[in-house]
Amino acid sequence: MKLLTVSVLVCSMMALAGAAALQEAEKDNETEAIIQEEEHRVDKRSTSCPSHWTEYNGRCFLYIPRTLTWAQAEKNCLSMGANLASIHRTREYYEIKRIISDRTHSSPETWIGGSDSQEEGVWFWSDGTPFAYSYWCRGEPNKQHCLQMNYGGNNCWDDVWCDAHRPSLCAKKI
Ligand SMILES: [Ca+2]
Repeated sequence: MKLLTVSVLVCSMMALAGAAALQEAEKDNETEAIIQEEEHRVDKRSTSCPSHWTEYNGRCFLYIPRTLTWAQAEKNCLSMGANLASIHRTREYYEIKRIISDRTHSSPETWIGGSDSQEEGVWFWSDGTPFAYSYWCRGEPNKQHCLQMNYGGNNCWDDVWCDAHRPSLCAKKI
């Protein structure tokens, strides 16, 4: 009788241990699946732009051919979670010019995100990044308030009245 009790006890303990181990294994599998899903999501976020956008150096760019005022162009970018593009170095400017010429097979004057409409001569990028680099054409800026690129023979920067209508370039972080 004693022996029977002991073996029943041992058996139930083994069964319990088995169930616990199974539960642990299932939990591990679930955790693994969640981790893989997270990694997949991170990968996706860090490597791709929406379709029709061009990736360069951690940002996605989209050329908008429809001509708009500077404010309408910024608003249009905002509606897609972007701003008019800011530019921070010469290499980046050349890449951005290439993105536009790939799309248009030309170098149209195009809005980017610089303006000094709050105070003459104090330039800001609409995405809040520091306005530390510029590529002004000779004689520019000359007291107008919104920044167009691809101006003149050198495809440099010019300030122009903000209610002019231009194509535009939106940018957003990946
Ligand atoms: Ca000007």
